[in-house]
Amino acid sequence: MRQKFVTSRSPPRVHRVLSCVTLGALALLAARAHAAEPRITSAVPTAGGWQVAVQDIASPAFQLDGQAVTARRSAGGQGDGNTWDIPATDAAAAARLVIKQGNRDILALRLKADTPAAAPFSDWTVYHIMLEDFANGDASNDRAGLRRWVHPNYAGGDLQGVLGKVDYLKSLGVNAVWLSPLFAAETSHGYDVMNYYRVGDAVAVPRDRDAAMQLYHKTVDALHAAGIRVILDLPLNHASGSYERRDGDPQGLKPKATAAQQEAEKLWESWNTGFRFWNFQDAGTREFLTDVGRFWLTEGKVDGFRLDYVRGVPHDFWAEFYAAMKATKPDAFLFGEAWQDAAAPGPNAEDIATYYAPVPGIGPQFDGLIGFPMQMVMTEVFARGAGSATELEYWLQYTGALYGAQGQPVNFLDNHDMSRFLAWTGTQHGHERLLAALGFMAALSSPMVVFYGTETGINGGRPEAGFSDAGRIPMPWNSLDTRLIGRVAEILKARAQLPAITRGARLPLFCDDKVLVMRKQHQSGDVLVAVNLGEAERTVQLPAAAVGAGSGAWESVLGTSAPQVSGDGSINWTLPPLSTSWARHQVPVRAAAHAII
Ligand SMILES: [Ca+2]
Ligand SMILES: [Ca+2]
Repeated sequence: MRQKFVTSRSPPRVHRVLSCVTLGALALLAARAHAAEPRITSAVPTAGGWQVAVQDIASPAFQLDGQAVTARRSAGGQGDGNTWDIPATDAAAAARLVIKQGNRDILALRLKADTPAAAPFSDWTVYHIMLEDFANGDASNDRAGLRRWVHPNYAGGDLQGVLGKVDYLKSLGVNAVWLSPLFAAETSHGYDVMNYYRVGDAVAVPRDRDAAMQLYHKTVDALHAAGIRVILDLPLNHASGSYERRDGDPQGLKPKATAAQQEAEKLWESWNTGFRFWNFQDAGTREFLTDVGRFWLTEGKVDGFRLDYVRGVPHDFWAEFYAAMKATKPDAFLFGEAWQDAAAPGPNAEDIATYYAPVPGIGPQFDGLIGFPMQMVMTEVFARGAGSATELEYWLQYTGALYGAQGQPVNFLDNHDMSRFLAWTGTQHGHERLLAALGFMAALSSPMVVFYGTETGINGGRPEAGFSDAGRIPMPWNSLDTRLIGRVAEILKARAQLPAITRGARLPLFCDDKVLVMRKQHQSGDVLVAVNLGEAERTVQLPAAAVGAGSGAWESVLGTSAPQVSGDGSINWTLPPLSTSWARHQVPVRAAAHAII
């Protein structure tokens, strides 16, 4: 199958030499060794169902939408013969293909486009703002109330600064922002909340609670008017040891604290953070924290929460909190951070899966979890140039199976707790690697996050594996890289315009060490997405049945070349080095008229 797809060259699978390994990269390397990479190499709809090619799985057992199906070896199969015809009386209705080994789901693909109702957040493109670093709109509040840790790079950023950049955010093509904790706090990062019901002095108006709240509302209203949703970063595991018990507990629920319990919490305590850890055995504390969520969804008019350090909080609380928030605001987006910074993608993925699982008797815990495993793999493959494109395909399928039918990752390349993507690329082709990664990530039917400053090339210096706050750097408003910003905006805006990209089925077409091609299938018109990790141009050939578009041309959406259609309907597509390209099928006018999105 693989030979059939590539004409220009078919390199032998070379042993990957792991050179220039920093000590800090060991966790990532451990992950590499773990990846066996069995995978579905292509999935093509046929008249009677699906033709699916697999690799490195001796006897695959298939399920469609939870039902076992009997697959037959495909007569037309190539290569190792591991191509299967999967019958489906109504192929268009089948939503999810799973490959099982024993009792375990090992790989999964979504074969059907999602409706906005089924996947309401998959088109969210979130800009992650670290308030202290993003924009200083008011020098008079700088450092107000910050009596504990202030980051050496503290730039005085605040809500007035965000308000002044609404047009910038809109021009970048994002449709949501995630604001770092904006509550009263004594550190510049704000994760030590002193009062969940008060906006912090250093990010708003010092010592004037009402004026601070007015500025908050003005900022939220301006973002909403620009079509940008607002997500608050909400730490519920812990708060400041100097929490304002009376004023910060307007309901009189008397929240109780405990000593640090998890290893991570004990580490933070050793840093003298002064955190208190909420006691989830206490009913009043649980009701208090739930009330905090309700307050910000209603009075605060926010569109969702990024829930901090979910690993420190019991699953049953998350399920109760989820139910309470959905009862308050059904379309709120609730996504969590479950991360073990010293662990490889595999253990992280298994842990994350426990937060996708509904709690028996209560219900779901989250709409999504931040996609740390894919972030690690993308860093390895795109930034470090050390992995193979097949790892991207494997990890998408593997986590798709592990997270279950409802599991929707919130994808990202880097954040405030780790080295930036561009710290890992070295000095060669960093921007090309970044844009290739963004183009790939943006093409997945999932919400995604861009960390502030990524678009202007903030790199944050030397990379470190695991936790690092070195990427928290002031946004360089006086020296923006307008060329890079334009290219990032091009990706984000193209994503916003193409339902195939944000909601389409994802059908793998081809993958080898350097190249990955997938088809995003949607009734409004398919999009082909191709990644070339190589430093040389590559031409891929895709059979007519795989691209399935019938007549009509392909137009380039991202990148410099469009697929060329041959007489037999197959296409040749020349991919520039270190790039991700998107091409859109031009749906004939008559067909397009029937494509209701
Ligand atoms: Ca300020
Ligand atoms: Ca805890």
